[in-house]
Amino acid sequence: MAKRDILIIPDKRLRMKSEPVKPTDPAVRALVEDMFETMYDAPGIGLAAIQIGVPQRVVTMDLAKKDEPKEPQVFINPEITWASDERAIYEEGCLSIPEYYEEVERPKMVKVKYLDLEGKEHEVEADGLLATCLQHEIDHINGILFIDHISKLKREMVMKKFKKAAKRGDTTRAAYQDDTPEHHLG
Ligand code: K1U
Ligand code: ZN
Repeated sequence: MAKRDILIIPDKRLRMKSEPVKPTDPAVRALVEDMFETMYDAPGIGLAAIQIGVPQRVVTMDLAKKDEPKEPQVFINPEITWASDERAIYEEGCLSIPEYYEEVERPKMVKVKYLDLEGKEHEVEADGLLATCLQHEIDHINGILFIDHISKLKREMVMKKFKKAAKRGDTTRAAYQDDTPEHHLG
């Protein structure tokens, strides 16, 4: 197992469309282990493989609350098969856009078809945080970021700040977690 670096915008790899994988491939199992280590360390509640630079349709998630036992979930080649007309607003964050949170409107409920690591097919009907997180992660494997769902003005503001930070060399999440004033966006 190894913790991997999480890509930060404006890294172009975050705009790649990821490819389906064979779930029983041992390399996929190793990738999933690295993804959990990276996600728990961040910490985050979800991670798509492309966020660590691997353009494969693999998602990890754990929505357990802080004091609850871990509930690791793996979604291989996930696909939205149905989305409700009813919509819901949630405040979202993204490990590839550190320290930025914004309200996003999406379908309130979705059905998602996916494979587990044994290659068995499942379909889940999701609502609440699971629905939001699944849509956020499936967006990632299609090269879409949550800032694509907010206003153009806000998106351009965020992109401008992160492009400026990248020019300074702040291309890792650590740069944004550092409390020194020179590392603050602005
Ligand atoms: O895909 C990602 O970038 C991970 C992202 C998932 C997500 C969060 C909120 C709404 C939709 C999708 C995160 O995990 S951001 C960090 C976060 O939300 C969190 C971190 C620690 C504790 C609780 C939440
Ligand atoms: Zn994200």
